[in-house]
Amino acid sequence: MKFENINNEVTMQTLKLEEGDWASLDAADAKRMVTLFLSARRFEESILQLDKLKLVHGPAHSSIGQEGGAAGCLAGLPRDTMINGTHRAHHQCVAKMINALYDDGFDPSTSSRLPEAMRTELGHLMAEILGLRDGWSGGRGGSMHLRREELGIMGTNAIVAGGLPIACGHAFAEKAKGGDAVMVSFFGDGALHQGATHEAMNLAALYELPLIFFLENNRYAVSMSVAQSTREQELLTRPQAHGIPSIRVDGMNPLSVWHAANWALQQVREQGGPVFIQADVYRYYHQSSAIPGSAFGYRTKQEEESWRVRDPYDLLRNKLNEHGSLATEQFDAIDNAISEAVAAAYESCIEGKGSSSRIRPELWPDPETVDNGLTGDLSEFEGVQFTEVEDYAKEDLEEMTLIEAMSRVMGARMREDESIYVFGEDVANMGGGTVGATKGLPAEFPGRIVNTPITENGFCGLAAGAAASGLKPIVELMYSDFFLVAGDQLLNQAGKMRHLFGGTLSVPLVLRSRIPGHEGYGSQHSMDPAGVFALFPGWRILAPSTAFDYVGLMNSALRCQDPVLILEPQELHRSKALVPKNLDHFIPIGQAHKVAEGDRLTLLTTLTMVETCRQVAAKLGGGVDIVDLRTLSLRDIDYETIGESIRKTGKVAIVEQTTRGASIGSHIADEIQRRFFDYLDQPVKRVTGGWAPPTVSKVLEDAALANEHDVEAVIREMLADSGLAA
Ligand SMILES: Cc1ncc(C[n+]2csc(CCOP(=O)(O)OP(=O)(O)O)c2C)c(N)n1
Repeated sequence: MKFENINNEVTMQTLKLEEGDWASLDAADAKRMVTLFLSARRFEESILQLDKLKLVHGPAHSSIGQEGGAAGCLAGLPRDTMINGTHRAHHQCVAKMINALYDDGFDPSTSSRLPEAMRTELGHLMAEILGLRDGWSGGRGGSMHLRREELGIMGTNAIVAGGLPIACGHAFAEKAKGGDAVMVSFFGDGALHQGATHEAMNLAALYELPLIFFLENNRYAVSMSVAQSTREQELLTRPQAHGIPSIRVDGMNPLSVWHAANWALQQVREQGGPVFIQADVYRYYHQSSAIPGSAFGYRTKQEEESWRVRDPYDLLRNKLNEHGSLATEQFDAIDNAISEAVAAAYESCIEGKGSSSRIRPELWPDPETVDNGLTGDLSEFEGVQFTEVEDYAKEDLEEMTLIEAMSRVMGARMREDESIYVFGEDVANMGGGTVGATKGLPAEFPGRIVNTPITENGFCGLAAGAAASGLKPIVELMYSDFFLVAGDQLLNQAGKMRHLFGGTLSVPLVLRSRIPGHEGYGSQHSMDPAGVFALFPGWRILAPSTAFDYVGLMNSALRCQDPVLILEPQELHRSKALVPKNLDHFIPIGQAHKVAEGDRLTLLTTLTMVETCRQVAAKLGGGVDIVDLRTLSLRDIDYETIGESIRKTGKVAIVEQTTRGASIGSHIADEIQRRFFDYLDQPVKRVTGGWAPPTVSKVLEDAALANEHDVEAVIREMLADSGLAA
């Protein structure tokens, strides 16, 4: 026996600048780089000043000390480059903004005033960080959530590593649309250990995305050093493990990073696929304060000093002068123009001086707007005709199963709309995924039915980013409970992005989620996710109970500009219904459907329980008003139809198959008693499963989910409570 080493051939390199490289930088590039760096530095100093005056509400993570990395990188990349980042992103956003607005002929060393567009954007960025009306997102995002798509700033993220899967989505969309812009995702050394980072690296490499992973290694995550966070301190082993070539560079030297960015761009363009840059930098202050980290004891003053002497300011000022690309007077002239613009931005937000400084009161957003833009206004449905099965002639209908309806409606829409992509585990294999929901689609739409590795958080984030960048992704979650693995990307990101970024984007993502029901998949596969998604008002939740409903609701989901969860009960896969042959009909979001008329009592129900209610009611002599809710997002529940029924019957039960904890019935009951109290003869009743998740054992699974006996019992109880016989 012998052991042989396994070598990984993926390159990991260090970029070492040589003295001659300074001379090869031309004056125009030098001015651009200096302008980006100084803008970031002066802007950050101004924010620090505001922070000291306690005028920044919440944290402002200072980047002072580490601006050279982002400035060097972005100065070396095309103006249409897209970026995102994390909580510490002011410097990246300023550098990106200045680069995007920096015309080729612009000479900052001879103009004492920065161009108006730069001045305006600096003011609006400052306003955003202060939470003000004129900010990029109307003050909704603040320091950690910065977005200005027009400048290539796609949205920074307060969840450490949360932006990396989303960056994959922006890059995926760019590639899908045939564009040649690259995406840069900035993150810190702490983020390197997150699963989302690894999922994103794997996805970017697998799909060969035009994405630069840019690690700003400032050596600390709050107070945790790299050594305290990982045994393998060669950080470039991470991209190497995912097949991504990487380079380490001195981030205190913007010219080194400029060269690294040139290398990265060339790699992305010529080799295809992502690259990774590690820039070694240092933040001079603690996490989000104006106090040095040494004051908290996790590093020494000597260490801080050893980095401060390498500050990019002196380095650039001296070296560029020495090598003749930018005289110190020119450097200082640029600095003056930038300082004046930053001071003007400051003045535009603040009145008073010193300790009496305050935010100009007229700049605060109107508190009345707090709930605006949680979702879109559904204006995309203007002119759309909504139909029910009764509206069709018999010859225009055909019978199909729900599972057949799924692949057929997706196929019909994909034929018309090239921006629709389907993502999910196994979706492009076996002719149509694990249950046949994508049957026939992989062959017809090669490249648009995209197999994903088992990285729910990663591919849901990718889909969210792709949706924000103009694609219409449909994500298949193999089993409903897997949404919990993707909780951050679905609930914290996709569901909040529109509101958080002040309505500057839509996330038209469709999430298909299979609920296994009585299939023996047990506690960790079987939850109905509606109850959790309902807590996040950015999501629309659609609940089809027939193949007709599925097609109509899927068509609406694909037209809708909001993220939509569409529930797919596996028990209904084989159920048949009449569906229009052209598969073109729409069902309105926010409208319930009366499936049986009666005046004895009202059942509000959904999914598999619609048919159960119908059968039980018929068995007990009918007279039951049965309402299929169809839309379950709490702000969309159709209280008009519900109220109409309650006014007639005076008795209502909400019937769901799911477990007690996952039920949305309590929310609906609460709303009913406040809206229709005077019309109720008795308390609102609820049918749900038990508290336990459905366990694998068949009898325990049956006991965990509500069934026809529960429906019968509640009907009898309601009638008895009102002194009526069943
Ligand atoms: C998922 C998540 N966990 C924890 C935090 C709290 N937090 C904010 S910044 C930070 C440190 C991040 O370190 P690093 O990624 O190295 O970036 P740096 O702050 O150094 O720029 C932590 C723990 C968070 N925002 N998100």
